[in-house]
Amino acid sequence: MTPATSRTRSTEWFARATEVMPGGVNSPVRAFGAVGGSPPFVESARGAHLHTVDGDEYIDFVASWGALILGHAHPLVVAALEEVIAAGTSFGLPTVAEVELAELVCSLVPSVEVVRMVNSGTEATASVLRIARAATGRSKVVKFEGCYHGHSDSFLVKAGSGLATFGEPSSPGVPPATASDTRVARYNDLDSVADCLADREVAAVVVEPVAGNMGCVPPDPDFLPGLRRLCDEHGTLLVFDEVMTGFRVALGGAQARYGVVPDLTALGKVVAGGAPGAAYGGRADLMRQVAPDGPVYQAGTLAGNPLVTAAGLATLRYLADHPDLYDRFDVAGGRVADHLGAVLSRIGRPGVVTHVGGMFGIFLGVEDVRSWDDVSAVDREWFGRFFRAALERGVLLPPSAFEAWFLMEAHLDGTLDRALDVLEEALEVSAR
Ligand code: KE4
Repeated sequence: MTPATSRTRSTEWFARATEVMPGGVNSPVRAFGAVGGSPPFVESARGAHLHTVDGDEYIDFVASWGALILGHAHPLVVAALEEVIAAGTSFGLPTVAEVELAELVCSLVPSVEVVRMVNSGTEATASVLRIARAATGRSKVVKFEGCYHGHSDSFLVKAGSGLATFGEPSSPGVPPATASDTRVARYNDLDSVADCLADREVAAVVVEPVAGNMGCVPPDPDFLPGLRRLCDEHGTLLVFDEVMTGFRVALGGAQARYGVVPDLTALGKVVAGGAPGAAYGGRADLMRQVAPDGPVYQAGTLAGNPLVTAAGLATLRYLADHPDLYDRFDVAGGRVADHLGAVLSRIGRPGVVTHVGGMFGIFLGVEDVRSWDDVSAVDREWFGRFFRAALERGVLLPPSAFEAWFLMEAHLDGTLDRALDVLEEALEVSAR
């Protein structure tokens, strides 16, 4: 691995960016606020590697926050985009590819009988919440502390991802009346959910079936089945936010991996193959409530545009043709956990490495992670030192202790082994 440069050009561009953009970025976590220093500016990427304006190369575990499951600039995705881009990028009228992608999503995701494309995970989760409220006539929603479902008002209460990163789990600007409709339970704690549902005023429980926005926190074996049971007992709909886990932890997502079928599902990231798209779907009786079939309104100028359908189809078709990739991710995730776990033991410092399929995470300074209560105690300073030590050695981790890391197929060509050597050294030098 060639050591990184001083990132002079990136620093200059970041200074210009902060003049005209909030924090110099188009999404907060990219600003490196939690890990120090200024972010590298990417010039290009291919496979598992990013190339920066400073001439640095990094092995990338951000993977566009999970969207790029195959790797950057995958030849099939690039070819699909090149093919469609010359024919026009958006028409505002139906296209064949939208039908083909919808049919493929419905065939792959167990709970999805009818699906609608949207432009972001935020839109997907906001839309399924609106359906749930319309279908049940109830206004309350249950989310879990440390989970993140995008930036719509109802979900910016004790949220994960960037809010947890910057210590602002709830956002100003969300009206108290809106926030009061959101009840927050503890992940992996069914009793806290039962308490929230007792008055039968809750329209939906919205959950990341594998929490990925407080680091990677897997569900206890009884958690998801317990949510299904509690929702059925209380007339509440179960919503899986699979924006991150969809097509990542299994071809059919977490619902296929754990065998629990939600009523509605939000999808994102992988479904659009790295193009700006997402989707939501579920039971036909619920999805037929959506306009123009039904009265629940949701719309989008660029929803299902040719770039998204081309990249999404190329990616999902490849995954469907190569289901063995999920076994390879499970094996590789286990190797990461074993390798880094052994390093932590050897240096005699507490830490936990978790993994589910192609997503994983490290929690430094704690012994166990089952909920935000555990995760919030991680050693953030140590993570910052670890992150910087890895970056200086050519490995880019998600710049927050509260984000999952992501494998790409491109890591599996031996690149992961080189990255593990770097991460081992970074763990050792950062531990004090
Ligand atoms: P977007 O609106 O960012 O496309 O999706 C929101 C969202 C919804 N649900 C889950 C489970 C998610 O993980 C996300 C977005 N994930 C973050 C990373 N933790 C996106 C990165 C960012 O905010 O820049």
